Amino acid sequence: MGAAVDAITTASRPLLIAGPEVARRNLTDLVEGIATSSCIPIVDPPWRDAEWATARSDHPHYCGVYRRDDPVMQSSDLVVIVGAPPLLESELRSDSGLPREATVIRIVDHPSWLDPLEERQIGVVGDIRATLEHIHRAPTEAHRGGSVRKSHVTELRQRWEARSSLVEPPVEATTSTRGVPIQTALRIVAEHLDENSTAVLDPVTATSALLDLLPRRTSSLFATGSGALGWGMGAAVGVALAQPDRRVAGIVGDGVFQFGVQAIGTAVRLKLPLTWIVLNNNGYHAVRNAVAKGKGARSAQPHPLADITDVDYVAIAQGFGADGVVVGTTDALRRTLSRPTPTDVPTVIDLRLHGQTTNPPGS
Ligand SMILES: Cc1ncc(C[n+]2csc(CCOP(=O)(O)OP(=O)(O)O)c2C)c(N)n1
Ligand SMILES: [Mg+2]
Repeated sequence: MGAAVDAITTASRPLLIAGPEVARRNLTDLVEGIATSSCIPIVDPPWRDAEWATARSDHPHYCGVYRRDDPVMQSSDLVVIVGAPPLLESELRSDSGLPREATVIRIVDHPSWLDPLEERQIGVVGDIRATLEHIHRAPTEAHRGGSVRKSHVTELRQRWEARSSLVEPPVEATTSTRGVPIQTALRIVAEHLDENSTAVLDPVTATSALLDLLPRRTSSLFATGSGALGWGMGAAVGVALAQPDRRVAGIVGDGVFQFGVQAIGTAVRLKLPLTWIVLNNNGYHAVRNAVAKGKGARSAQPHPLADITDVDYVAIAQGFGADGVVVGTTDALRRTLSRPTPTDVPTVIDLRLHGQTTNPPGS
């Protein structure tokens, strides 16, 4: 604990990654308090690990999702990871993806959440709340007002604001055969998720783009923290049961939809008025990407097993007793999302897209 407090006091450009336990244990106020008094930026775990809304995006120190490809994040000299298991990144590759020069502090409840591959970590194992309260009480004189810290927060905040800006994007004219340009579609979806909405994210290759766009409020966002295809369909049912007074939107890939379709039947039987927005990009785009990487120069060849096209999602929804609608233009998307949701029946929106998004390189 002493080494951790020293490191937090002396660092010039610290960064705090708030893991899922911060939200689960209602520690958001405490984390935000430390961020304010010690002038530390707060980020969510990397896109693959994001599970809950952990800090509020209207807190001035909130700076989006941790990205290993962001040079300013990489310039951090201390990373404090609170309430998160070892990042999936470290299982997928030989390094953890954390800044190379940084000291790493892990504040966790249980030793199994220390990262066995991480040699430079200071582990503080014990009740997370008690640890955070101790850090919050520690004298902050040494770093209070440090101009390097202030500019680190400002720079990271501005970078996230630029990525997440909900300024109206240039909207291409779209026809129903071509579909809605994916970035435009994601922005419109993000704009329509208001303070009474909860998003359940399982949009695979659109995950990072959506995590940048969606505001964070208490219990407003849930994501897989993993990659078991189909999760978002059933998870949206669970969230709708847990949050009966909120508008729940499951934002899922077309592949995810096909892997978890039986959730619609459950939602119909339970009369849950949730909406699944199916990001219909005509296939398993992540699989095509992976095959293209592996095949290198031969990647122009088609990948037939990644094509899941020409499926009538509306008919599937109706077959279960749910509502279904196809949306292929920006106007139709705005209109559909602005309509009051039914009170006792789920809806499937088959959102026809054109173009693709990818998650950050190196992921
Ligand atoms: C249970 C399971 N089976 C297979 C996979 C492998 N897999 C990862 S992404 C993916 C395709 C996802 O397709 P979609 O939901 O349409 O999202 P997109 O890649 O098009 O963004 C597959 C099959 C997995 N993650 N989980
Ligand atoms: Mg897809």
